[in-house]
Amino acid sequence: MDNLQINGPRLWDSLMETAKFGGTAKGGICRLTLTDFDRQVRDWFVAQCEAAGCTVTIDTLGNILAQRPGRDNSLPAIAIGSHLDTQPSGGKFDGILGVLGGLEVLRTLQDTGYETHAPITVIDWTNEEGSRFAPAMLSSGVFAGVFDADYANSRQDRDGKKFGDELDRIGYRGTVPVGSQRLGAYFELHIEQGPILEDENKEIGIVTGVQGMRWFEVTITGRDSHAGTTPMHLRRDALLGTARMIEAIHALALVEKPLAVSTVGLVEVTPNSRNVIPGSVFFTVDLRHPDDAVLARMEQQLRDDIARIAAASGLESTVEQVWDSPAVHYDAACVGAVREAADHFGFSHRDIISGAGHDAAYMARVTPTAMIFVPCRDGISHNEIEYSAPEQVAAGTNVLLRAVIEHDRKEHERRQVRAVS
Ligand code: HGY
Ligand code: MN
Ligand code: MN
Repeated sequence: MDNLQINGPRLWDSLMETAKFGGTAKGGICRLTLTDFDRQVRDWFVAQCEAAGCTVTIDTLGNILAQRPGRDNSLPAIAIGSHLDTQPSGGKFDGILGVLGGLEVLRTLQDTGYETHAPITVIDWTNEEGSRFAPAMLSSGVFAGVFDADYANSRQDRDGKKFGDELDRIGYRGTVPVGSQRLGAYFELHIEQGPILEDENKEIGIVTGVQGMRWFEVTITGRDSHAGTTPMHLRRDALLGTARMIEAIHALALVEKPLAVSTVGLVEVTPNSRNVIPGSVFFTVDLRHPDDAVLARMEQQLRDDIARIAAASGLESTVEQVWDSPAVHYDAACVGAVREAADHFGFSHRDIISGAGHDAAYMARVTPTAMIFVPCRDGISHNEIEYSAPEQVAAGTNVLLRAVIEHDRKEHERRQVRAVS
């Protein structure tokens, strides 16, 4: 069984079939976490895993864990995971490729009768994106002990709906305590979501870590007043102040170029009326850098710039940090398994640090972890035109399959050596 391979057309069919759950007219997906579309894709995934001979459990945060037994089920499972939720204007591959790639591994093991030593568990993590309920990677974070379950359940979306209530509403609050499963390793397949692999014509990214990232929520307060009767020098325009802050937030990343990035992605203006000078603005800030010390410097600059601009504009400001995910380095043995798998198939590859956050970033805190990237066209993601070709997603899934079974085989050999020594 040295040349086990996945069924590429079956994987592609599943990717295209599940794209209908929240599919958009432009060919993307809007499947926000804990919506009815999320429930529909979850129901589909559970049924497919059971059809592939797995036992499916749901934990108390709605994480779905589908386990295929191995020869020795007392061993901690080797996990494969990612997420089924998407951005509001998401694509067909972000997250779901990692979950369906895991399902394809399970199906291939079932088809061929290949028996691993340890059980294999494929996981769908609730609310990886953090778009509806901040922060991102919320449920893998609880599994890894970063957040507690009460904090997760209390998180509210911008309409005031609570994570816990929405989880109950779609019927996916399970009984297995989140984080109770011991895992022996964790592998995640994902599109790169950036341009590097495509620019360098590399088929596989050997992901060695994830950059640090911090999220902030900012409220700027001025004074609502009449657009026609308020002289320019008497205005306390929260949106004008915000515009100057957004410019400064962009500039602070350029100071730390080439690796720093900063983004203001969500802005809410109140009262948002064309003839009222805005008295209040809520906006979000996303800062990232591979070096935590630089990220801390960027945060300080952010706070200084907002305070300076608010004071100069007669505005009040509050800045709340809502997420801090430090830079992550993946496990050398697991990264080695990915590299060996890419070499086994003769795929061109390069080491890469992930610019995007992933559940694997938190899993690395509790079990040896690595990731596999495949290119996406023009490096575009978090966009309805996101695309990876059938041969690209098949290559990544073959590397996932090989890395998992080789890691399982080597761990078995290590246990045997330990047993006789
Ligand atoms: O924000 C991220 O990097 C991920 O897509 N949730
Ligand atoms: Mn993702
Ligand atoms: Mn994403």
